[in-house]
Amino acid sequence: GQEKWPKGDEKTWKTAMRDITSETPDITKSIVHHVQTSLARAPYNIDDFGAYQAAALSVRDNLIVNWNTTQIEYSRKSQKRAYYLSLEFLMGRTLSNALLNLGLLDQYSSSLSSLGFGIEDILVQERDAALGNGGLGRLAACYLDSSATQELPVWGYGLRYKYGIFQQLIKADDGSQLEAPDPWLEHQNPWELPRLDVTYEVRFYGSAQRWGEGTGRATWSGGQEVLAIAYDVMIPGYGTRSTNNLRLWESKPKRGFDLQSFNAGNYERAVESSNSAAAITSVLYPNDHTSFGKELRLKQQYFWTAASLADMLRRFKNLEKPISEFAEYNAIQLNDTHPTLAIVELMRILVDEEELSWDSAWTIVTNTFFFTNHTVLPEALEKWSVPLMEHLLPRHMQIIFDIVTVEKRFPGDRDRLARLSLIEEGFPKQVRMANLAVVGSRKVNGVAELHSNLVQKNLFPDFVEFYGLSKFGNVTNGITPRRWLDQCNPSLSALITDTLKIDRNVWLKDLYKLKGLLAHVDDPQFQARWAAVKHQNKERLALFVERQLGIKVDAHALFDVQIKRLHEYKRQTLNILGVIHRYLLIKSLTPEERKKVVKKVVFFAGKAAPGYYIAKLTIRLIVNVARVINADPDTNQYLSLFFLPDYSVSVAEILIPASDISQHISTAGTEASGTSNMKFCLNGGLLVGTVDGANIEIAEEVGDDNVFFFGNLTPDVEDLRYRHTYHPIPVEQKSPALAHVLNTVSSGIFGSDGVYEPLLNTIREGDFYLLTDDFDSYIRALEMVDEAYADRTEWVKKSIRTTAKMGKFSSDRAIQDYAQEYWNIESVKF
Ligand code: KOT
Repeated sequence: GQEKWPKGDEKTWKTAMRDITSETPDITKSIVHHVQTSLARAPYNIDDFGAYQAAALSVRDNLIVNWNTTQIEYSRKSQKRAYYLSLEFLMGRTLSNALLNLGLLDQYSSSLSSLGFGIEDILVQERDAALGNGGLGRLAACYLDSSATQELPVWGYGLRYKYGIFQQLIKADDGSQLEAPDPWLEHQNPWELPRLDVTYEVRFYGSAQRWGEGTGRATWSGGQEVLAIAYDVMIPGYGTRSTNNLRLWESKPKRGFDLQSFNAGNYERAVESSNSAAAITSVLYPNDHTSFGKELRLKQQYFWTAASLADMLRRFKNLEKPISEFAEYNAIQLNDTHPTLAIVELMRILVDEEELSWDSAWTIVTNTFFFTNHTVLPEALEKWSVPLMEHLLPRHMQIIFDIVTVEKRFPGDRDRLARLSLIEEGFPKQVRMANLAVVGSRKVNGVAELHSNLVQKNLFPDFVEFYGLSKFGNVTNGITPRRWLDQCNPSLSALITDTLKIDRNVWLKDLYKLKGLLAHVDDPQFQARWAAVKHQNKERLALFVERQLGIKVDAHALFDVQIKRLHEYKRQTLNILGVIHRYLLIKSLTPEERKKVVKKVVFFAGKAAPGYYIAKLTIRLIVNVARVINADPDTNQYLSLFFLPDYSVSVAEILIPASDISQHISTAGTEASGTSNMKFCLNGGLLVGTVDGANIEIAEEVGDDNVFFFGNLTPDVEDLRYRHTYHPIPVEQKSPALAHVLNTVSSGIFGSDGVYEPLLNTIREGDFYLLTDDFDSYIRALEMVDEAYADRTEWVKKSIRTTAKMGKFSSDRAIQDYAQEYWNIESVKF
């Protein structure tokens, strides 16, 4: 039966079901089978969500087979493996990605269509897996995709949060952000395999008794034990059967938990301790770039690193190799300092349990770990209070003190030792996790050239002197072109394949092949097709906005996008003040003059940490400026503005292909890399940006003339800040244009009662992020965008050239760097 089977129409379905014959495609049968068995529903009683579930279960069957084969192969080959420890994996949706990677998209699409469903309607039924805050978590997800694609034996380890990043709501009355929980596991999750048999006990609190004079050994006992249960998420590679594993831990009370309290008749206390065990993996911390020092967060970190290491050790023991060879078989990448306790935990296992000497244990540890730093912002650098650590992890605190003692064996002046120190003096004393991560790792890297230099020069200069430069490196971030081009922009992918005349499988695995597009830059027909694809993606976004916000959007206008976490250093404030400047300018023109203005639609999206007052105020300003601007009949055909609520991976997949320009405008030296900048350029959008992070390397690749740079440079930032403090110049003098905008906001046209004064005062006083220094050159950059956009043919050429030169930014290249220069692992082919 190839005719459509309309959903909900029982009679048609019943006839159709009789039509299932040996001719019916296996995929169709498999979907129907899952409807009837796994979901226990009648096929004619299935809605889009049910069809999604059945299709997902059917795809999952394929993944499980590949996953099993891969894992058996890994065990059989006994090669060195790498582990990516990350507290965040921002996966987004899985079905479309799995179908692409398995090469089954067309087949499922036609099977679903024969069952009366459109694939597009089915794919959007899936909820995002949003176990991350932003760039750091999404990077981890791209790296898993690239590792599997290159058949590298890499596993991810993380936590199975019951609640992912909060859902963002915008309050109707005042435009401010509200947070709601994200119960993403409400419906069963077809992409994970519960491994109820893979469990480990993780201890907290208790006491540590030293023994074995001079060996550094101790016994840790008492306290509370919590159970870690494994959930495996299958990670298919693109165009290969290779399917890797992301193991996420869930916390659970131990069976017969706190029997003592039970027996003592203290039922309430026993239940309390079971609640506290379950609480460990209950929620993802929604703070980006801030370390709060909360006990529950430290519990998460230890719970996760202890379970992961126990799991690695068990796997290693199956190889029956001497423990001294641990580092020859295992490389562990630390995604920022969050998993730094793994260094201490491996020391504990090797010294206390394996009874190795301190020095041999330390040699193994410092050959196993690799540390990636993702930010130089001081507020993000993790510190844990010594009393808290002593209380929660008494044995680990001893080991950290012992590492300090050993480090002191090396000569050096006292001042430098203090700076090298893992312990910061003060009340209370604090453990500096970044310093511990540097000391305990084989190599330390930043995530873009500029950032890696700042890591060496500003963050760890004493360590560079101490260990030499060879311990420090750079791996510029990358993004997976599967999700961030083929999946989110199928029309562009098809046009590229058609133009390059090579198989999609080839260029999606070797992104440098895109430079073949350069040969067609001057072909007017190709230019027209390229422009048509961009326009189609803008229409798609316009439709999305209309459905979400009920406002029509002109897809012929220039689309200008800034989407990222709200943070002062990312300077969304600079952007919104620029929008107000443009609004006031258009407003001051005569109707005749206005006709010459480049029409523009500005999009913002992003979440603010729930406790970040200034970031939340910025959202409020954007939303209220949008309300005024969009309602102004004098200007709204020339300029409109949208804040799209609840930014997510899935929303990014609609916004990114639709941008003409995107903004990456952090204060120079503050954005370590950025990865959405790469995504926009890969999709033929141009950048407005500061000379910061990966913007610099993007410009190196695509050429300065294809990027709109502005603003002060990193080496000048320190001096400018000094002058703000000691020789302040009023905004009126520095930038009359900016002063006018600030005064307009103060005047109350976007909300009175001085609501925005605290935000405006961050600029008028101190201006740590240098908005007053960069505003005029920012406005000039936007004027240059207008001029360039006016010559549409030249613009399309820039767009093509940009995409063509993005080869370097594939996460396949980044993972190759890690695999070769750091982990020393090889592909497992089968
Ligand atoms: C820091 C602390 C907690 C949670 C997240 C962070 C964090 C995130 N630090 N840096 N990042 C971003 O990481 C991305 C991937 O490397 C970078 O592209 C981006 O510039 C960082 O801001």
